[in-house]
Amino acid sequence: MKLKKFQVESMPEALQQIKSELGSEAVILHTKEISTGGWFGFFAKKKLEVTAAIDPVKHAVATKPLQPSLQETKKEVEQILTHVPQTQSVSSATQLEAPALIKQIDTELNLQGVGESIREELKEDAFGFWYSQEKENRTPLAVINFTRQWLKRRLQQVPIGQSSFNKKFMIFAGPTGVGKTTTIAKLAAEASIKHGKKVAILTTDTYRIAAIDQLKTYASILNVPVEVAYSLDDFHAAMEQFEAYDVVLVDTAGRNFTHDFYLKELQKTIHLSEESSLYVVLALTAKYSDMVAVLKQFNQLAVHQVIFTKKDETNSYGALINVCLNEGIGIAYVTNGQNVPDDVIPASIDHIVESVLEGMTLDGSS
Ligand SMILES: Nc1nc2c(ncn2[C@@H]2O[C@H](COP(=O)(O)OP(=O)(O)OP(=O)(O)O)[C@@H](O)[C@H]2O)c(=O)[nH]1
Ligand SMILES: [Mg+2]
Repeated sequence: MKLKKFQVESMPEALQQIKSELGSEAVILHTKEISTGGWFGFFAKKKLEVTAAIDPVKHAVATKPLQPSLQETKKEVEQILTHVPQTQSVSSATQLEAPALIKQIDTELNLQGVGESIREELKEDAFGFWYSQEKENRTPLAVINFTRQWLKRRLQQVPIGQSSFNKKFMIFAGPTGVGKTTTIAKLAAEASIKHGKKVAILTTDTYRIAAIDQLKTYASILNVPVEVAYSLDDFHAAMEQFEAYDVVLVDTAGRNFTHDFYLKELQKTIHLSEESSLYVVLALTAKYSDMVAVLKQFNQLAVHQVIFTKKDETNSYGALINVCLNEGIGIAYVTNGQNVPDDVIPASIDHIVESVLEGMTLDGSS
């Protein structure tokens, strides 16, 4: 029996090295996570140590060449990752369970609309995780929990969570009909009732006649003042008028923000300052590519966070994760219905991850 240890970054890398050094008949005996390098224990890097073996007698009669071409190795690694058990080499029955399960989780996340690059990274790490576990710990539940923790850890990169209402002007902008005005009404109630703030509402949406009436109706129920700004001068006047208020929620007209023109138009009607935070409101029912197009335009301005609406109208929540991890923008609130003021949830990492994993049909109990 010829034994060899490999220190690698990931399991696919190990499989590639084992294949090229020991050949296709090699078997993996042991995998563990190790720390390498570093300085008195600091800055050490986590690696995988994979022990593989080959029986030289069996090996000698193997029909496959010892050194498969790069093309061949790549194909095999890809097949293992995508759960097509091409050969029994470099894999015992247990080792093939991992790709199947990881592929299943990947399929579920894909159905949720979680982006490909995120899923690819997760898949590779999940693979490494699987092989770093003792055999008895390699269960579906362990992989699901790994997925859950992996997503939660990643989401810590961006600010997720409700406003503390410490910026005076909260400006809400976004595509038509996503629920900006309704969300403002919900948050006006939240700021005044839950946080005890003195709240006012300002709208620059003068395009739709009904828009002002809609806001005035909400405002009168909540007993907060409303002002209409037809121009930037009006906006400045309202800023003075609301000097004594803690929070001013600013509504804007829904526009096709995939066009630069409308963003320029928006900038002519609102005043962004140190005292303000800009929220882009997006509906979870929209196509993700369209959301990205809108957010790309808004890159020109300092977007504080996104607010996602209409969670109740869809079953796929991948955009919640994609916006955070791919666009690098956090989420403040998620709304889940038309009822004012109840249907709004402060965003949280737990809520996002559980929403995405909730629908998974994997049996995590075994
Ligand atoms: N199902 C559901 N409907 C919502 C939600 N939020 C808002 N709506 C509905 O979406 C519709 C449009 O809401 P508005 O608040 O007027 O949307 P808007 O973004 O202000 O629209 P414009 O100002 O025209 O761009 C209304 O019928 C709302 O009741 C939500 O979370 N879930
Ligand atoms: Mg509106």
